[in-house]
Amino acid sequence: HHPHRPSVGLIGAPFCKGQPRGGVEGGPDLIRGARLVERLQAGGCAVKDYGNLQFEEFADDEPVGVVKNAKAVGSANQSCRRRCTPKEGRTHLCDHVAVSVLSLAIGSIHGHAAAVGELSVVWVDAHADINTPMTTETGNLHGQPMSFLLRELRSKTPTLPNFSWIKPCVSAKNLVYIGLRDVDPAEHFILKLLGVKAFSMTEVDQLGISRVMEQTCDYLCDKVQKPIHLSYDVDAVDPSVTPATGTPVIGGLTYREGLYVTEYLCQTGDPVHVGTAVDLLLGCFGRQREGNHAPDYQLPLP
Ligand code: 5AB
Ligand code: MN
Ligand code: MN
Ligand code: MN
Repeated sequence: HHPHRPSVGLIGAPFCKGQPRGGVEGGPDLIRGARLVERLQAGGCAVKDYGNLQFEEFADDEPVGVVKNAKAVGSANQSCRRRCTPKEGRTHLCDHVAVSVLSLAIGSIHGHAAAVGELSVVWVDAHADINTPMTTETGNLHGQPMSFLLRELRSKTPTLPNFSWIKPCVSAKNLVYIGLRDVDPAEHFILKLLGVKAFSMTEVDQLGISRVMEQTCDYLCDKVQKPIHLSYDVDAVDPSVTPATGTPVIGGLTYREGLYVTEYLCQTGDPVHVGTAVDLLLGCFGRQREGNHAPDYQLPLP
C-alpha cells in the first residue's frame, strides 16, 4: 500500500513526429476521455492536470542523414523537460508525475533527473529504443531516445538541431529493460557493450514476471535507493491486448503481466514517473487488482 496519499500531475504531450504515423497525438485527450483524472481521484490520489504541451512547428525540418524531424522532436522534448523541471523558487510539480508521452522520453527523463538528481530507469518496451542517429535504419527518433540519455554513449551521438540542450543524465548500470523482443543488431551490440540489464521476453518466460520484478528492484537498489522513472511503451504488452500501437510485435506481456509491473513498482513506494495508458497508470498510482479502500473507510451500519 502507498505510504502516503500520492499526488499525480498530468502533462499531455500530443506529439507524433518521433515516428511516421499520425494518431498518436490524440493519445492524451483519449486518456483523459477514459476518465483517468476521476478514476485516480476515486483511488485516493490528489491529481493536478497541467493540460497539454504546445509545440512549435518547423517548416525547414530537413532530414539529418536519415534522421527525420530532428528540430521538431528536439524542441518538443525541450518543452517537455521544462514542464517536468521545478521552476525557480517552486517545489517540484508533485511527487509523482504522470506524463502521457509517446516519443518524449528524452524530455521527461531529463526533467525528472533535473528535479531529483540521480535516477533509475525501468524501460518496459518490445524495443530497446537505443539506436544512435548513426545506427538507426528507419531514421525515426522514437527508436533512439536512450542513446541521447546514457552517459556512456555521449561520444557516439552527434548533436542534432535542437538537441544541444540535452545532457546525458542516466548511467547504464541504472537502466533495466523488460519485455524486449525486437532489438536491432546495433542495439543488441550496445546493450552487450555497456552490460545493460535486460529481461527480454525469454527471461519473462523463464523466471515469471514476479521474479523479473524482484530482480529488477534488487539490481537497481543495490547500493543507494534512487527514484525510479518508469517508461512504459504500451507495445510491451501483447498486440492482442494493445492493438492500437504503431509498432506491434507479437509475443508480448499478457495484460496481467503488464499490470503486475506497475503494481509492483507502486509498492516499492518510490516516486515513479511514467508515460503510458490508463489501466497501467492506475496501477502505478495504487490501484490493486485485489481491491482498494480508503484508510478511514467504515462499514455502513444497518
Ligand atoms: B518504439 C526500430 N528499432 O529504430 C527503429 O515503438 C523500432 O517507440 C523502434 O519502441 C520502435 O526504428 C520505437 C526498428
Ligand atoms: Mn516499442
Ligand atoms: Mn514508439
Ligand atoms: Mn518505445
